[in-house]
Amino acid sequence: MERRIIHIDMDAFYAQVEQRDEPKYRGKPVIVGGRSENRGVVATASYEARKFGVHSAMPMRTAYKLCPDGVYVRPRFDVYKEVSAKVMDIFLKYSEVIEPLSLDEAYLDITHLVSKDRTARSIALEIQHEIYEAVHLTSSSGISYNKYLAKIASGMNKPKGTTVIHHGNVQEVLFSLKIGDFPGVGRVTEEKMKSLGIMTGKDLYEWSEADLIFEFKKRGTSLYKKARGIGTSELSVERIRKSIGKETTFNYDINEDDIILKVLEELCGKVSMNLDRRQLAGRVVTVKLKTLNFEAHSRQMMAPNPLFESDEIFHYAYDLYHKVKSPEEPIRLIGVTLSHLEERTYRNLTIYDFL
Ligand code: TTP
Ligand code: MG
Repeated sequence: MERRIIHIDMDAFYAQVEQRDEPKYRGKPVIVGGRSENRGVVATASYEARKFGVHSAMPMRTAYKLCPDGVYVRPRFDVYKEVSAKVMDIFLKYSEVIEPLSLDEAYLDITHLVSKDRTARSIALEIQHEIYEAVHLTSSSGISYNKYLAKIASGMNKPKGTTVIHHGNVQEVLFSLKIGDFPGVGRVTEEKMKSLGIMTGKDLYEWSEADLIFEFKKRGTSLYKKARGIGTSELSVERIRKSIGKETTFNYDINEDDIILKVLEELCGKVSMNLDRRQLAGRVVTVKLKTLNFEAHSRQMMAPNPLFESDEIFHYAYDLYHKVKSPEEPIRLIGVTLSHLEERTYRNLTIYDFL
């Protein structure tokens, strides 16, 4: 039987919480961000700040340039976590099958609730209303018959949106979607797609499965399906992720340590941000690389304390890279993963006091 999946995502989450708790921030461009040792990035920006071009993961100094009169605030993770727990409690009233993706978003399977008199859309509206009543924050929802379409839908009418993708409009929606907006198409894949002339879902649709496999290897089939609205509706209800990793595939073979290390440092920053969003820390760092002939090599080490700061992770990744990389052999891919994850304790949370 076809499933009904709702994806709910809070609007400008950290920034909206700050505006909720500080009336003088309301209506103003609010930028929430931090500094980890020597560099800081934007965690999120209010919709007012986004008009200036400020967005998540942008260096703070770029944000300052774009929006010098913005209100800059440090994240208060303890508050966001508390809000998140309340929101998740509301989800649990509707369904036991929930897959949280981060503090502010989750998938819910609500198939069992849908009837002739109660549409999936009306259930989504009820949930959004209940969230607002409980924590005074707005959210957006997407409803569809699989996960990735629900996620696309929730982003279509932000903020305060409720959007349904059904069999009647799915192809139209996917055709007009920018290629970078497909879930699972990261920056590197997006660049490669564009270099092949694939700018939109329509362009992707026109590629054969065989050609996509030729260009994108194992991911070809999934891209082919994504262009056609086919995806899984099975929620993964695992409570805590076992590892968090990021990797980059280069478009060419590369052997320059300084360039590779710069990419590795960026990947550490992304892993760190991902850990922040889930309020996790990890003790084992793994660096993996693949050589030209797709041979994989990896090395890992365990840190004495749980890590989550970008610079700390890079400190280990740097050593591991030099252990695993052979100087004369160029590589095609580099990745870094943190495993042995645990929830952050209050003790290591206090480091945010110094942000
Ligand atoms: P998102 O849901 O991606 O963004 P958002 O809720 O701020 O805005 P939108 O209305 O577009 O959904 O992320 C949720 C929170 O996670 C966000 O408020 C801050 C944090 N976050 C980071 O710390 N770094 C990041 O790169 C991203 C994308 C989010
Ligand atoms: Mg959000």
